[in-house]
Amino acid sequence: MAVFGGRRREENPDLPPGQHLTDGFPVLSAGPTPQIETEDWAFVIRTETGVTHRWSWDELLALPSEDITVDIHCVTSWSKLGTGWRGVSLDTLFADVETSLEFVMVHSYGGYTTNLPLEEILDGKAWVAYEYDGDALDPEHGGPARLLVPHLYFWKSAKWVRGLVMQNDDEPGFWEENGYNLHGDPWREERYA
Ligand SMILES: Nc1nc2c(c(=O)[nH]1)N[C@H]1C(S)=C(S)[C@@H](COP(=O)(O)O)O[C@H]1N2
Ligand SMILES: [Mo]
Repeated sequence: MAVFGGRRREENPDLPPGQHLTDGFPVLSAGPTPQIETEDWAFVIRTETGVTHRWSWDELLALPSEDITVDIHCVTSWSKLGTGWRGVSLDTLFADVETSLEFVMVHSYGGYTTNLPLEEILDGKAWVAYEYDGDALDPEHGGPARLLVPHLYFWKSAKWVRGLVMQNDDEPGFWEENGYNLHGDPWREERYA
């Protein structure tokens, strides 16, 4: 029987335009996986006043954490629904940070960077995640800890995250300098510049 309207596309309403589902968990890294011992690990937020807020690994684990179940969307077109993470909300990390700047540059061990408006990582929209599916985050997926910003394309979720620097402007990070969109909303297909 002919099906009018052409091929049946995946009609899952949780799937942004141009995306398909994957059951696996692909690894996408622009370089080698850095090996970071947790005793050498730290996360910092630096503001325009020169103040640096710093958390050691033990200090991060001592903060209130959340279980997060979210869909993730890679710009190369795979999406994975219902992924489970544990981590610390950026709201918690920013609780004592005073800044009047509206942008952040995210920095990773290994040199990767990505830019974000501050409002895209506050109000329950982003985490520093250190567990995936109930286990310590695998190094190839960003362990010891990665940023998790699931409402934007997954390149914004910097693996091996080491800190955030407050910025005057929305300057491009690594992939943004190489043609990716500055913002990266999968529902608006903000893939490339
Ligand atoms: N530090 C770092 N973070 C990164 C990347 C990277 O190359 N280096 N790749 C990004 C891209 S393009 C994607 S799609 C996701 C992939 O995460 P995964 O390997 O856990 O699937 O990580 C993002 N974060
Ligand atoms: Mo990606």
